[in-house]
Amino acid sequence: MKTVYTCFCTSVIHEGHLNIIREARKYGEVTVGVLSDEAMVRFNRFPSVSFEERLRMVREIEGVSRVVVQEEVMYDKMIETLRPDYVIHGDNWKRSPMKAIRDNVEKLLSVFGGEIIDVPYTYNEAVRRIDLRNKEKLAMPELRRGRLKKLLSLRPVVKTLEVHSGLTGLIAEKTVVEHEGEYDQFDAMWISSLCDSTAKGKPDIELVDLTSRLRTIDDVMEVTTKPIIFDGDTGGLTEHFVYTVRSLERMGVSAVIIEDKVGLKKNSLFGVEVEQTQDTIEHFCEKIAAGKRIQLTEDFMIIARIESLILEQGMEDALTRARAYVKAGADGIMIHSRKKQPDEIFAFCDAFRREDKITPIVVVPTSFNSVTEAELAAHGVNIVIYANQLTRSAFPAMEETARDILRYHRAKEVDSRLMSIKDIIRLIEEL
Ligand code: SPV
Ligand code: MG
Repeated sequence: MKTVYTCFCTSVIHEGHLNIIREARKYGEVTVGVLSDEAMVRFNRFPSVSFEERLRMVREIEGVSRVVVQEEVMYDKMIETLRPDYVIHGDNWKRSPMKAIRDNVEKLLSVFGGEIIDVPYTYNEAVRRIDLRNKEKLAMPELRRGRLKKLLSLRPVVKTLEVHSGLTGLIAEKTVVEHEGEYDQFDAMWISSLCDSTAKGKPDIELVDLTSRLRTIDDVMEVTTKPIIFDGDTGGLTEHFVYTVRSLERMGVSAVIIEDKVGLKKNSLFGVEVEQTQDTIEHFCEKIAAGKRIQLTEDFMIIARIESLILEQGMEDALTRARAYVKAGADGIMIHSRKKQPDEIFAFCDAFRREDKITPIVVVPTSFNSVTEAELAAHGVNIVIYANQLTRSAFPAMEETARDILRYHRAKEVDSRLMSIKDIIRLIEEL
């Protein structure tokens, strides 16, 4: 009997999946691969049910002879091991970015004469509703909040993109690329004080009040499912910070990062060009501990941001603070630098990791932007935040468009570089 292989990367089984199995049965004995959690995340499909549950669901489908685990998005290992006569899939994989998977499968099968079967993709109102419902579940505060901690165990580096609106949130949510046979997407979102303030035309000096910052989070949350890391600036007064922690936790935010500065906070990238005062270790530790005491779930993280390198206080000061902040209860350390090269970040991470193998390290490679995620991970970094690139790319594009409309007294000249209205509409799904 001939053999047929298909891979399921889903948290719900619907008509479309059953149709694939029915079709597959016509060709031979059916083996289904269930994509591992790690690969699901990489493929931008964070599972809404456990891996065991996903295995069980597939085992129960009539007509499935065997269920195996597929550890990677690409089928190489599965096809080399199983050597199926056929690989069957919905024909939606003929389009980018999934086309790369299909091309790869085609190449792998050609080695021994296997064939691809493309089944017309089932897309009807019922299937759309099931997919949407499943996605919406991921957005619920209880499910979203704990996802950052889960990602820290599933991903070598949690890639985080700055967002400050529903639209930028959608970009972080939906952008998936295939590059050199690997899939990639962003894991989490950063609500930057700099970009949230900039979007409102205000300076980054803790001027935009908490109500407004929470409103930004809500806009993002309404249309996304990925976990959120909030830039809490200095956290303000300890007596106020505890309320911030409560609000963020209740909303389903996964982490707040607070920096060890007091007084009029200025953006760190100014460094010592402006007057900025670092908090005392004792006082900042009290703030961290107060936040930890008030939080209600195990999921929420308070990450302490060390400004010693920014304020040129030296590596020893940074490390002393890191030790103290972890002891006070910090769930992670963010170390910041405005040097062009990553050397001082590497030095900090190496020294910190010699003493502490567990506490997550967060970095924001804005100035030292030549460093790769893999290099940072090799020095023990767990979360990389791209803190302002979306804002900085949008602003010049908008300014150029405004200039050209003024220059030509019409919009024709700018049109070719604009996203089509159709694409904008497609980006935004209706319930
Ligand atoms: C932000 O994005 O607001 C930050 C990171 O705090 S930085 O601008 O690099 O200080
Ligand atoms: Mg900030």
